[in-house]
Amino acid sequence: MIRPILRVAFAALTAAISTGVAAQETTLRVVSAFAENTEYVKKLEVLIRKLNAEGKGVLQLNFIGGPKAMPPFEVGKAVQSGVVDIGMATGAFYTNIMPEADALKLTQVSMQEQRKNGAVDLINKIWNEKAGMQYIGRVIEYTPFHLYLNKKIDKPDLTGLKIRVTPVYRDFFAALGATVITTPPGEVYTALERGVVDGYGWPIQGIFDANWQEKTKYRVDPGFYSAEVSLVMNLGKWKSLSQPQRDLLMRQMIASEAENDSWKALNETDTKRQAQAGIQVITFDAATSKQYVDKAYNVAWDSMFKASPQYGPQMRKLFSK
Ligand code: 173
Repeated sequence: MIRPILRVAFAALTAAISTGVAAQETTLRVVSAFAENTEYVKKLEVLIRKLNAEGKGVLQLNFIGGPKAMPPFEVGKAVQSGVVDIGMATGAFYTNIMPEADALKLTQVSMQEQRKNGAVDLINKIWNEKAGMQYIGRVIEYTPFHLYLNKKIDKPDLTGLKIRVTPVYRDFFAALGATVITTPPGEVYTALERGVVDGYGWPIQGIFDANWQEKTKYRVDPGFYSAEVSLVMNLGKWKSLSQPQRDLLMRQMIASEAENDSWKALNETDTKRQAQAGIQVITFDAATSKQYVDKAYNVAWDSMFKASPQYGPQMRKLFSK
């Protein structure tokens, strides 16, 4: 039994806490490094809609826009400095902050597993310490990257070819002999059209969003790595959120991750669409295919270990099957 006087004091205290929280609805500004019509932004919009419906009086997300609002390679810096609160980006787009960002493409276990096995804790340790960011969660899973070409190859040798890359593909394609040219997604179409590049790296899904199928003759199979697009948040802003605000954000993010299986169907649809668009598939024999994928991982982990002797090995252990 709580004595009456204490009960009154307790009631006053809880009322103060709850009005304190209720009086502080926080709105977070969100930008995307990917264009508004991409599947990534569609997923983000679903998350925002659900969060905003549930979060009245607590937390709201305000989507500012995509690459028209902010150049993709600047989203990381904008989150780090607090110009925006949340960025949807891929790690390759903010290696200008820390090399570790690009390691998320090397995960071979699901987000559910990463949340259990300590991978997400490690990511947050690194992202907090080196980037001033909190890692919120992942928008895409189960989706490999591929090499798309306009010149035919019969073995994994890109000597003499100019290939559009981001840090995702840079070391791998360079190791295969390519001349690599870094561009944001928004410059790929023109680079293909003008013949500035003979090919590009991109996930299996999404080449139709900016009509690249019009300028693409071949796709090389197999794919490699796991395309990564995630929400990252300014660390100071994250720390300033109340527990109910954080819980809401994380509950919605984890609910969204639980739907990441839907990428498998989207990938199948786009694979069929590519065939319908006349894109031919270049394949290698089984042994060569295995060497190709092994090389992709080995080259990437080698350079990650060099760039981050401290965290490279720890990430490999928790990210690998
Ligand atoms: O721009 C890119 O090719 C890239 O790095 C990327 C990363 C994740 C998803 C889509 C593209």
